[in-house]
Amino acid sequence: MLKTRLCEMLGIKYPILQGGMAWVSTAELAAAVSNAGGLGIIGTGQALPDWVSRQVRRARELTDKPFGVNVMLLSPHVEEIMQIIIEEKVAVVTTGAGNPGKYIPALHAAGCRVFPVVSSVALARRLERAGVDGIIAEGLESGGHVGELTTMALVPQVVDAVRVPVVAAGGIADGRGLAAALALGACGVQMGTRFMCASECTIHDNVKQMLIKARDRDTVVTGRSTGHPVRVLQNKLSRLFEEMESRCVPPAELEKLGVGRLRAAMQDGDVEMGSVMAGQICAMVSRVQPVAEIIQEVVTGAEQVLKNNWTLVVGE
Ligand code: TUI
Repeated sequence: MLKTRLCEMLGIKYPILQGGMAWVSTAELAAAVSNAGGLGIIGTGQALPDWVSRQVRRARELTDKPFGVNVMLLSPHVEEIMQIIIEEKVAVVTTGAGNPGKYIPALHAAGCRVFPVVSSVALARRLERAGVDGIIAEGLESGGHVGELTTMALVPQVVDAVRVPVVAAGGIADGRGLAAALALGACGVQMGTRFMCASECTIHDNVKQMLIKARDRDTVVTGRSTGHPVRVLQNKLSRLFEEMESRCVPPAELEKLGVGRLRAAMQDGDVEMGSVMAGQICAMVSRVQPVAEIIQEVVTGAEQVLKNNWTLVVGE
């Protein structure tokens, strides 16, 4: 049975976190992942504080297991959302797109574990000094906001730089990915894209079908010129973005074009002019299946790889 120090720290059965994806990981998906032995995480993105409160309460109704909330630090509602997390004593807080340092003391006082997502060694070091409980090291294979390093290059460097548990993210969708992450020194993984096609995931079916059809080179990174590079599945919107960026359209205008696009894709199913954020492993997602089945496949797959690899070590 696969167990790491992450499982003990977070009170979970398997070292698998579900990425906190805005407009994608609602209380339904998060609770299903926690019920299946992983750590489900509600994605809050730019959502209103009231919505976050209701989601946390809904997740509590759906599971008695620990779950987390992801805070996107560029949201205008960060302060109020942190307050809700503290009042509700949410077990785990993950953060994205920024430095959560100033919120750590208050989160710890409420008993929350803090696991920021980072894309560099420097930020991992700084956050360890600020007292975080663990680090999620996310490579550029992931969907959404991305950094500059691959998971393969980033994870071992972060592992060497900090003592707290490191979770690998970006480009992981099956047991081989989990086994590889453990080989790099991580003590768990975070998966996002694979869970988008979970039966319990409430996104529009158009997005699930687009993911199922996607091939290896179907994602692109747009928005580098705005300072917020984002990996998405290629569509009419991403091509328009690329065309505008090639004309050096001012970042403010590009940002304006992006407003409301994630919701349009995930909720309304606009897969042409919506922002279909997804990772490079999209082609490995081939069907809609229940969360419990996804987690069992990943865990047994990793166990098999780890057991078989012993046989590669021969002689002295
Ligand atoms: O946050 C994510 N993925 C996201 S956030 C998002 S919503 C969004 N919408 C428009 C523009 C930007 C974001 C969609 N997907 N992943 C975690 C992540 N965080 N990856 C990289 C980072 C990161 C990047 C820079 C964390 C910290 C950082 O620097 C902060 C600092 O102050 O040094």
